[in-house]
Amino acid sequence: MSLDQVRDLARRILSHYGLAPDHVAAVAETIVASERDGCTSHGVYRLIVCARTLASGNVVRDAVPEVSNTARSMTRVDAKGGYAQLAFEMGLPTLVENAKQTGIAALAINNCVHFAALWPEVERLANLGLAALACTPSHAWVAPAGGTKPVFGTNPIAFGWPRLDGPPFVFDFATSAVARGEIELHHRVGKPIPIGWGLDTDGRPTTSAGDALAGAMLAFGGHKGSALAVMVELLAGPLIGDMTSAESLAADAGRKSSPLGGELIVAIDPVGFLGVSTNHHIRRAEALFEAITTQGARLPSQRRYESRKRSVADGVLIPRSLHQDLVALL
Ligand code: NDP
Ligand code: PYC
Repeated sequence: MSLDQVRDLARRILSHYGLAPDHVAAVAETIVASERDGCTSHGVYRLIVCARTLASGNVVRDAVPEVSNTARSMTRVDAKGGYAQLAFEMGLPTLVENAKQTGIAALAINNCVHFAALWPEVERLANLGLAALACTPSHAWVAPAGGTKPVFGTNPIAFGWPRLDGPPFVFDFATSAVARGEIELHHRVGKPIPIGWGLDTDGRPTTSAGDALAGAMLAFGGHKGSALAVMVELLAGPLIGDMTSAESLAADAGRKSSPLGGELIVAIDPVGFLGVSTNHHIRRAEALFEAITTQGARLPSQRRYESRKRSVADGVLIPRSLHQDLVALL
């Protein structure tokens, strides 16, 4: 499919489920961007999850997000029960202005429905010359290191850094061994998962995607990923007055909808942070990237940028069975 065809399909499905036009535009763009960049766990497959979530009544389809400045350099967007994407769009200008004025600023999105990859947000900020950090809890699907019962979400952390020439340095990953969406994609096609991604309901390591979805997912890097997942729970949960992943799952009440709650985004101006007006620091950062790439290692996002180029030129390949399931939503 061409990217225009993907966008058209996404918009038609979201509209069909009653989502208001401004939300349709914002949500469809992140889905198209993920499919375009080869991030298939958050590409068009997500339209199936959106349809289920919209049909469940868990999303306020015409929510009008409300932006307020809660303290110097601290902005809050109350998403009013709608998807996070439009709330981010509406909070972005104030976040950027605050970061450029004071060196560092934060944006808390509250009361939103969240299903998306976070890299589109930190990449936007890095393209505006800012370093950026974003994180959000999800549903309690992941067991703590040493345990077997789900406590925290897949809790992604994304980071962006502006480069002097070329696209920003960006990484974005779940603090679980892999995003839940990736296990769901394995489950769809009956493909086994590697040991280390999940436990079955008896707490035993499993290669069955279905058993891991029913049991518990595992954190990446043992106790390290587990601790980072707790950090995300705290920063994008209680700190901003919003839900933990356990609270989000309880609020979902078995509807299998996308997570509810908040997201924290921090933007830092690498030029203004120390009160000096020079991009000297950015220049020095380039040596770090060079030390990685000159030995043949790749930077996070390099694959994504290459996929983007290919998709813009040639379009994307969607598995036929997935395409059929998407068309059946209409
Ligand atoms: P991965 O484990 O695939 O990790 C992705 C990140 O690691 C990317 O930045 C990727 O860059 C980079 N990377 C992968 N391989 C390499 C390598 N060999 N060298 C250098 N960098 C590498 O992703 P996850 O499954 O953990 O997460 C996928 C998505 O799911 C994320 O976008 C995340 O935001 C989203 N998510 C959203 C949630 C939500 O609640 N909203 C919850 C959980 C996840 P590249 O892209 O270039 O390959
Ligand atoms: O893939 O883990 C995931 C996920 C959770 C919410 C959105 N994506």
